[in-house]
Amino acid sequence: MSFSKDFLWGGATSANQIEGAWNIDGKKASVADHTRGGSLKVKREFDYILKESCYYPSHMAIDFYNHYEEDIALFAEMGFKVFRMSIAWSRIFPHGDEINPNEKGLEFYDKIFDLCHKYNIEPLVTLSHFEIPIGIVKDYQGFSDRRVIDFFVNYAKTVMFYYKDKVKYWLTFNEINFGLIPLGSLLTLGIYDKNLEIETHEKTVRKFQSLHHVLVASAKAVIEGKKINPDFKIGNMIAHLTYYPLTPNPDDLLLTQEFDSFMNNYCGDVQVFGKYSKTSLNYLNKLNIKIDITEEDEEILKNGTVDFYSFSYYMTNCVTHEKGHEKTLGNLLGGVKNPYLQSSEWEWQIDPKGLRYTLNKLYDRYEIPLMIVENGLGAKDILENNTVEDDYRIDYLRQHIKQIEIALNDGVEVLGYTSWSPIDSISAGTGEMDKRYGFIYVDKDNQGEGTLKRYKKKSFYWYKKVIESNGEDLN
Ligand code: P53
Repeated sequence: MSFSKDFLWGGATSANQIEGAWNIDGKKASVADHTRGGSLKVKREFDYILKESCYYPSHMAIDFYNHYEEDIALFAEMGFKVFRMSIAWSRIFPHGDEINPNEKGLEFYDKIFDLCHKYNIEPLVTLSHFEIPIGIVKDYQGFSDRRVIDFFVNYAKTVMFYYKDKVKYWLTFNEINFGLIPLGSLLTLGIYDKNLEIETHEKTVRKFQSLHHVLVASAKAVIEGKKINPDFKIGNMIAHLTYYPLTPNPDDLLLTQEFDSFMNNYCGDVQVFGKYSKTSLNYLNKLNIKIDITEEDEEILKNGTVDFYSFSYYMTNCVTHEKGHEKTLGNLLGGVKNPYLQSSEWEWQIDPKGLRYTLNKLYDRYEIPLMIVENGLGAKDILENNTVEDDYRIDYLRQHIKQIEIALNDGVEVLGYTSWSPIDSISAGTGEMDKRYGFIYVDKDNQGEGTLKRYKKKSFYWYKKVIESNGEDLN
C-alpha cells in the first residue's frame, strides 16, 4: 500500500500569521494582533491596549491579503491538492458578537476559494486558529462566558453557509488541547490573565469550564455544518504531543500515561467519541473540579462528533519523574531531552519515526481517518542568488513523509498531509519571521523590514516532485 490517488498533498497556514491587513475593510483586532514579537528566550507579550511604540508582527504579517494571487499561483505550481488556511473570525464579525457579517470580509475569502478552485486546489478551512476577536476577550472574558458559544456558532454557520459550495473540508478549533496549558489561555480560550504563572483552584476550574464551552462550540459547529451541507467533512485539530518515558522506571511510564491522557485524549475523546472519558472525569474529580455540563451540552457533544481526526506533529518529548533533566520546551508541559534525537535550532526534537508511532496509536484508539495538518522544520534560511539551499528542510520533510508511507502500509488511514507553512510566515510561538518553514522565502525580518518579495527555495522544487510522483520520488 502506498499513497492513494486522491491523497491530499498541500500546505497549512493561518490567517493571523500570513494575512496582515489587520484593521482593513472592516476587520478589527484579534488576540494575535495584540501580541508582540519575541524569541526562543523572550516570551511574547500581550498588550491589552496597543502601544504606539511596539511592533505587532500580525499587523502586516507577509501581507497575504494583497499577495494572495501570487502566493496561491505558487502553491498551484507546486501541485497542491489542498490548501489549509483559516478564516479570521474578526474579519467576518469584527467585534465577535455581531448578528450580521462584514460583507467585505466574506468577499475576501470568496475570492480566495474561487482562485483555489481555478487551480483545482481543495480549501481546508480552520474556523478558529489562535485569533479570537479582542472584543470577545474584553467584553466576555473569552469562552469563560457561555454566551460566546453562540457567537462562535453564528460565525461558523455564516461562513459554512456562505461557502457551502466552495469549501468541503473544515476544522473547528486549531490545537484545541492548548486550552489545557497556560499558552492557550488567550489563544484557545480567549481569557486574558495578567498573572498567568499563578495558578489558583478558581482559575483551574475556570479553565476547564471554558474549555468545555469550546468543546461544545466545536460540536455545535459540526452539527450546524452538516445541516448546511451533509457532504461536509469536518475534523478536529489536536496538537498531538507524543511522549516517551525517559527510562523503564514504572514511575516514568505512569507519568507518561498521565501526560498522554491529559494532553491528547482529554479533548480528542470528546470530539471523536462524543463524551468525556471516565479517565477525564476521574481526573477532574480528584482535583475537586466541578464543571457545569448540562444535559443539552451532553446531547450536543454526542451528536457533534468529527468525521476525521487532524493533528499537528513536529516533535516528541520524554517524560520522567526525576528532577534535574534538561527541559525541552519552556512553554509547554515541560518534557525532557531524548538522548537519541537531534533538535532544531528552536529546540524542537526531530523524530520522524515518532510520526509512524503516533499515526498507529491514534488509529488504534479512534479508528477514523487521520490527517496530518501541520509538520515542518522552523529554521534560519540564507537567501543567496535569489534562492535558499534548504537541504535541512528537505531532509526533515522527506523523513517524515517516508514514515507516513510506512504507516499506510501498517494499515492506517491517512487522508492527507499539509506541511507547515508552505510560505514563510510569522511564528506563532515566538512571533519571529526568522523561524522559517516555507518552500517560498519572503523577504521580511523580525522587525518587519523587507520588500515582501517571494523567492522559491530548493525545497519548492523538491516538494513539487514529491506531489507530482504522488510520494514515490522523495529524493
Ligand atoms: P511556531 C507549539 C508547539 C506545537 C505547535 O509553531 C504549536 C506551538 C506554538 O508555538 O503551534 C502550531 O510558529 C500552530 C501554528 C504554528 C506552528 O505550530 O511557534 O498551530 O500556528 O505556527 C509552528 O514555530
